[in-house]
Amino acid sequence: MSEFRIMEIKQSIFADNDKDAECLRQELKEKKTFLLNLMSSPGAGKTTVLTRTIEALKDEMRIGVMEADIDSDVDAHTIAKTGAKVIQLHTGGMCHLDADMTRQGIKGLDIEEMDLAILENVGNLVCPAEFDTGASKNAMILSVPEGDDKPLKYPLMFQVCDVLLINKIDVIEYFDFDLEACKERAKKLNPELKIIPISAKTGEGIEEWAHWLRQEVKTWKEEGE
Ligand SMILES: Nc1nc2c(ncn2[C@@H]2O[C@H](COP(=O)(O)OP(=O)(O)O)[C@@H](O)[C@H]2O)c(=O)[nH]1
Ligand SMILES: [Mg+2]
Repeated sequence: MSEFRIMEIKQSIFADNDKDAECLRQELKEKKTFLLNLMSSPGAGKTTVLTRTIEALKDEMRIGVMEADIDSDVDAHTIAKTGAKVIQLHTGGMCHLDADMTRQGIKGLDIEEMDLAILENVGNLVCPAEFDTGASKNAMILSVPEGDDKPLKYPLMFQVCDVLLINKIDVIEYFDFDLEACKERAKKLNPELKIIPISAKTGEGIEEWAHWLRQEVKTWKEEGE
């Protein structure tokens, strides 16, 4: 028997996505499950950061992961090794998840048993930003090799996120990446944005990130009382 389920999910073209997302968010609050939507371009480090995040928090909360991908199950295998419950969602070619697709995933994950559910969205800086998944909070990863100009090129992604993780900070000396300029560009788009430089490779910044997430999960549960 396989170590995780694979579900084929279809986009619901008729649903009013924003309304559906708001309903899902409310349901999750009542169930006291925090849903994090994690977005980035392919290769920025979502799966590696998730592995680190699970290591940091698994002794204090029950964590489930939904790995969304067009067709593969590579990332679900990686996450399954951490011991966290994981399901693989296949979007059948779609470059993002909407609220109805997320709801289908949540049903497969047995959300009642989770304090923290994490959705690794499809790798893309454009489409996922346009669809509210119903998540409690949105996080994005920008990695150093992608360049400090990405807030200028993909503003919506930076606007819809609550937290920006600037990953692969361990290799910054090899790239012309101006950390301060990047932060300034992101803050101009979204003054509330929390920005944490991290390295999923060395562990730098992971405790600050885990602390942010821990506080958000706690607040979410209190609001659901
Ligand atoms: N140097 C360095 N490499 C990293 C870091 N985080 C991830 N990687 C590497 O970047 C590649 C893509 O990472 P992955 O987590 O699969 O990215 P995803 O496609 O966004 O899920 C892998 O080879 C990782 O080992 C980091 O902080 N520093
Ligand atoms: Mg991945």
